[in-house]
Amino acid sequence: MITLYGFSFSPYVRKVRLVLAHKNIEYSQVMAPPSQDADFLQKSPLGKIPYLTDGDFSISDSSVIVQYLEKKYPQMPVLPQEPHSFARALWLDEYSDTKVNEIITGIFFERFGAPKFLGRDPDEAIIKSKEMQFPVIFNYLEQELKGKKFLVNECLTLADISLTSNFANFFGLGYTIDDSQWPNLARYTEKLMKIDFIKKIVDDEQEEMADF
Ligand SMILES: N[C@@H](CCC(=O)N[C@@H](CS)C(=O)NCC(=O)O)C(=O)O
Repeated sequence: MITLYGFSFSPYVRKVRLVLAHKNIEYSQVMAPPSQDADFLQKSPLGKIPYLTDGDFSISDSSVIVQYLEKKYPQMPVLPQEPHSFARALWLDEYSDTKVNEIITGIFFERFGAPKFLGRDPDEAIIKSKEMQFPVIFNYLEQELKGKKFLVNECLTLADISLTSNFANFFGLGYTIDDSQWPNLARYTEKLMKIDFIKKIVDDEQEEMADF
């Protein structure tokens, strides 16, 4: 039986949940925060979420977990076989985990995490400086999406799932994408957020996290 550890608002945890849902894999979730406790570090040596257990086996890092799931549960693949497409899917996953995450989830953390975990008000200067970087990621993604339905090939891959996971926080914060400047990105993100299994995970989170 699979158990996923980590609270749902983390884009990395959400990424794994989206892949589990897409592949229709049963699992349970423990709403664990990151920790430096010895027990936690045994399963997740960097003290980060998510980590996942599958019977006696445990593994951390969202991208590594997804690749494990892809090997063990090959139905509904999220990584293409063809080498260039495979590499592109991994690259765009990396771009989401780093640049996109640093900007969008950085703001999300200031708004929600700082008051909850650090006991301080959001730092509006940090938020403003991150908002000013939206065009950097929007321009790149707009160009990557030119003439395409999804980021890699014509079907959903880890690239789209990782990006959606961050954009769920972007839309959750009340931001929108100006479709006169970034028409491809605006259309693409709107369509992704309406895909049934994605919408369900994002909607369910509100309830799951209500008492967190
Ligand atoms: N590369 C890791 C990043 C995971 C990560 O940074 N998780 C955050 C929560 S969103 C965390 O646990 N932060 C605690 C820390 O950095 O100590 C992954 O893809 O799983």
